[in-house]
Amino acid sequence: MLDKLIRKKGGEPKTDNADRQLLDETAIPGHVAIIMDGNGRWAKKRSLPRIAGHHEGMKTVRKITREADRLGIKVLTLYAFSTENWKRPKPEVEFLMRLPEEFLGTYLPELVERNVRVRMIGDHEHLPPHTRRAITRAMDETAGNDGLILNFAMNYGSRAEITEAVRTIAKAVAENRVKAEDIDESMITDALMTAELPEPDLLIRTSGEVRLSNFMLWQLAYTEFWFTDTLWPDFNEDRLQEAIGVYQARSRRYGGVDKEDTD
Ligand code: V07
Repeated sequence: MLDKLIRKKGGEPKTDNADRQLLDETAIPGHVAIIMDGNGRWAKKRSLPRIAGHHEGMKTVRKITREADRLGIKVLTLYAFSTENWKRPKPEVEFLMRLPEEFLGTYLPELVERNVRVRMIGDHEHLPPHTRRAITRAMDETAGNDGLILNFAMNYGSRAEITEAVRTIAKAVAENRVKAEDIDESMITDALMTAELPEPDLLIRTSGEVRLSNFMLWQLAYTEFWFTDTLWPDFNEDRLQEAIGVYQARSRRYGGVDKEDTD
């Protein structure tokens, strides 16, 4: 059993080891989804413009992608831009729409080298062409990779996703390819943009907000949630391990009884 336990390795020497986790490497969540909140607040605390927080948050994306890969997570979904985010001031939106290019310009070679596959969920047709091009190129260049799936939710909204799925199925009914009484949960699951992905095992939201904000409403039905006050730019390997540690402790507590019948 002890050899099944792994300890975080590498990094600078720490004065305090309390945040280091013993994780059960046989029970790493397959799919971790993260709402990366608190970038603006991180900047404000330092009297910096909000965009400085977004830029710092991008570096955390790289750090957490590497750690997720190292831990053996199979799918990492990151909520990068919601359909609501268009309401922000135009210069901020324009800055955000440059981040995929900057991120991929810097890190795509590393992702390719690490066998990471880049994917995206969300409405890509209404992204600026330069943003779309960068993401499409990254998806194409990593299409043959079979390691970690790095799935960006970009211009994503869960209700819009479900609405689109309903439309697809309604069309199939109208064209007599499907009978209304044959519509079941799996048909809806298969009509969502996450059709090829497993459901998230663990949802993390940073920055103290305790809401789903229209993120993966269907897919999160059985997911464990973990919330932290840590702002996204301050999120790190130790916090990810802490989240996974909590996830594992909860799984152990179920102790073989049905997850949905623990009372
Ligand atoms: C964004 C940095 C992370 C915190 C959240 C807001 C700001 C990485 C990407 C990205 C997206 C697609 C892709 C490659 C990278 C990104 C946006 C914002 C819009 F293929 N970080 N990041 N996209 N932030």
